Amino acid sequence: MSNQQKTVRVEPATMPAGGWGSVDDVKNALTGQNVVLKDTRLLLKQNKPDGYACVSCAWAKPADPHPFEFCSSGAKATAWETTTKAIGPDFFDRHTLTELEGWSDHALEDHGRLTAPLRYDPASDKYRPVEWEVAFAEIGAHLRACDRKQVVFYASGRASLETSYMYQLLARMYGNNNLPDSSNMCHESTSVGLQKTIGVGVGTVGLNDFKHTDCILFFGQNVGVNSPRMLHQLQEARGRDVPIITFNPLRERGLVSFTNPQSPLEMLTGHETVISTQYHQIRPGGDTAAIMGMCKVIFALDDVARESGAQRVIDVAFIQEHTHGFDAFERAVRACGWDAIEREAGLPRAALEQAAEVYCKAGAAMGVYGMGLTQHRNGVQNVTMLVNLLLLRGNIGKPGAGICPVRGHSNVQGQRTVGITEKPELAPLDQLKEQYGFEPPRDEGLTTVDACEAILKHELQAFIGLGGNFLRAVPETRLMEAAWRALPLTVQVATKLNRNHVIHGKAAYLLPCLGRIEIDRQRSGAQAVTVEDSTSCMHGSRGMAEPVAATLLSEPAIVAGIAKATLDPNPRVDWDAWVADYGKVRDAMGVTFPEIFHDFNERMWTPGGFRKPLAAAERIWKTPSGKAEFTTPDELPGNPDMDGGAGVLRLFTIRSDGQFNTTIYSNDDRFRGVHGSRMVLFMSEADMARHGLRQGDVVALRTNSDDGVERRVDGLQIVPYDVPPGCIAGYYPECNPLIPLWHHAKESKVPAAKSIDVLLERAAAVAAP
Ligand SMILES: Nc1nc2c(c(=O)[nH]1)N[C@H]1C(S)=C(S)[C@@H](COP(=O)(O)OP(=O)(O)OC[C@H]3O[C@@H](n4cnc5c(=O)[nH]c(N)nc54)[C@H](O)[C@@H]3O)O[C@H]1N2
Ligand SMILES: Nc1nc2c(c(=O)[nH]1)N[C@H]1C(S)=C(S)[C@@H](COP(=O)(O)OP(=O)(O)OC[C@H]3O[C@@H](n4cnc5c(=O)[nH]c(N)nc54)[C@H](O)[C@@H]3O)O[C@H]1N2
Ligand SMILES: [Mo]
Repeated sequence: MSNQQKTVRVEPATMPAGGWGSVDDVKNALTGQNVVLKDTRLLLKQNKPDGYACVSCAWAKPADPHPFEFCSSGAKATAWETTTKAIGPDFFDRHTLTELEGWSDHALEDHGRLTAPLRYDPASDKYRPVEWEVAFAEIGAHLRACDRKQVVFYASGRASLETSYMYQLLARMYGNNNLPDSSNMCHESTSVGLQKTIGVGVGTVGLNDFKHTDCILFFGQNVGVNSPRMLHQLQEARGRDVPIITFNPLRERGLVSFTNPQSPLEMLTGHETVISTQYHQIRPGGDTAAIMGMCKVIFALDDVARESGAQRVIDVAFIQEHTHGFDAFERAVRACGWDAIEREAGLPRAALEQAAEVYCKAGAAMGVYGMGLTQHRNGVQNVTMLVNLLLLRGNIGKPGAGICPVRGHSNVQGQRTVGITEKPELAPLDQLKEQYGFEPPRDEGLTTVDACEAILKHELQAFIGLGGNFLRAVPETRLMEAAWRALPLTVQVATKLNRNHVIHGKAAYLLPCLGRIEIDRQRSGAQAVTVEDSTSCMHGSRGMAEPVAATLLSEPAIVAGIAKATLDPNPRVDWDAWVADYGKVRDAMGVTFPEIFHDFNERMWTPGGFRKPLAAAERIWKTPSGKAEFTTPDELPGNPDMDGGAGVLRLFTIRSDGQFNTTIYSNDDRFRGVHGSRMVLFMSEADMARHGLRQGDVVALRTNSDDGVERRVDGLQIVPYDVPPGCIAGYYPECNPLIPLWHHAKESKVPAAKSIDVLLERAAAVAAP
């Protein structure tokens, strides 16, 4: 049960993504969660126009779905949510919270779904059942007594558009814009970087673009695990011989090859599609430098073309008509030396020439990326550099081209669309004022990092969490856990028990909700909800499984319950009517955001979803200059606030296929061939030799900083892996205690979880198994 050390088994990771391994994996997930056969039929409705939107990733849901439009990750998420295992109040009779703190993340969630509303009882150190109405009344009374600027309304990216719209309204009517969400730890670098350069905070690529693209640049996203359904688009592109150029420090199986589990022929013949045609093992944080190098090559090729009178390599007409800031950018690229580029990127010039040459031959190219770009000190700059690279050849706003941030949580992008944001300028405050007759707060709200700082300074009076596992997902675990216990009030709306529930504030409530896959019955009948995918398409989603317990409330009902108990009555907001019929929430959204959500109740079932208007995809640039912006990078170094030094290793944190964020399905990582433990460190053979280490040796990591805070993680077993020397990888969230809170992206405040300078210590003795 505890986090103590287990022996790790390492096997050669030769299996392609997909393939028989993923079939076995689905079977194990279903049986492990006691999901009965009738429920496995549910999977046929996953991501279908008449079904439910998967609760795993946010990848696009096609209008013409595959018969099984789910992947092993999605099937696991479904099994994990529709499990028949449940935690009744009697569970807490048997366990104090102090005892539960010793349990592993896996053990906590593996006990199944929460079923009863609970209140912390300090006398017994246990959660005790409480009536829903009593819980709401007490939370409301507490919130009314707080300083309204010192309460945070956090959202993890899963809640529906309807719930999210109601939640942001609750926060603003309460009196603040303190609406940090998981995006603040994730694609906030995208939201900031793309808004600044192309005038929309989201990607421009749609599913159809994959059919027309001539080249895919793939930066720091682990498609085989984190968005496996996208492998279908990549496989189709590879079928047309489209090159895929990958930049990733670690050789990820899913980026190397893929066997389609939905093709009987491929399964029988074992046919594998090679996904990446070039694989560049970049140094973590080195993407700005690598793209700089590619831009240098492009200018050099363009010089040759211009001199010889051949067709230009850069898209001169596009640059003139559509962009701003080109001259300064060109000067910076030409002035940048190859030595610095090679050092920071950890790649030879020849590799970047090879990548740029292929890119320059492509008529239409797209840039796909994930956390490998965003979770760095220079996370925003990494994103804007990728935009520069695309703009040079006019690769935004034409078929087959564009920028494609791959979002994480299944509705994280949609939450922003309907107003969950701490940035007042991104919320339709004037419209909310007119629609609901109140004065919305205009001051900047707290981001996730700001909220953590406030908690550390004991300046926060209450934390409301709409899903998620905030305390486990944020950096600076040791200090944060200590400060968290001093919070006067914590309220968590959740499906499963996690660490952030067992570590709680002085007054604490745990409110169990329906999951999206469950049937949501309200006064007007069974309800549907909506979500927005990674390509800005909106989809309806109908719950189909019987709820795990009759005592659960839906998320809209819980938000409404807290709102009614906290806010003064407002005749223009009928929370009960909204809960009775979510169609009325969608009508209200249509009034607040008419361009996006007009006639939403009819349009929500459009096969493949309907797309929100995306100016940049039409080459309309909603930036101050009215053009797409070239941005000149401030600096090349990937980790400028940590300055390296002798013996320092650069750690990046990664996910396995046995997890969804802090939800740990199992201790196995099928793709990387690691079984039995997540307390491992992936290290190159060269570094192992240098440190005199063998596979299975146990080490500790200590963060290399001199700010007086001790940050360490013990008991990590060495696993040899194909990563560049000088770099090591470890799992998130196990390595989060090593990340200083101040180590975050400059403009977006996304914690820099992909480059942490650490020192390695050998363990004195091997811990007991
Ligand atoms: N099954 C499953 N699916 C998920 C999730 C999950 O945990 N499990 N999480 C969801 C969420 S919220 C999100 S945000 C997404 C996350 O999905 P991804 O964006 O894929 O995130 P990670 O797995 O953290 O890491 C991405 C990749 O970046 C590489 N990388 C690390 N540092 C660098 C760098 O400096 N440069 C480059 N170029 N690459 C680098 C890593 O080796 C890794 O392959 O997935 C979503 N989907
Ligand atoms: N070191 C490091 N840290 C990271 C990252 C990293 O790559 N490295 N990634 C970051 C990223 S990209 C993200 S998005 C964050 C994730 O941060 P969060 O979104 O806060 O965390 P999750 O692990 O997704 O939250 C899981 C919990 O959500 C609850 N839950 C699940 N489904 C539902 C539901 O339908 N409704 C409600 N109300 N609750 C539900 C369950 O109780 C479950 O325990 O972590 C960030 N932290
Ligand atoms: Mo994320």
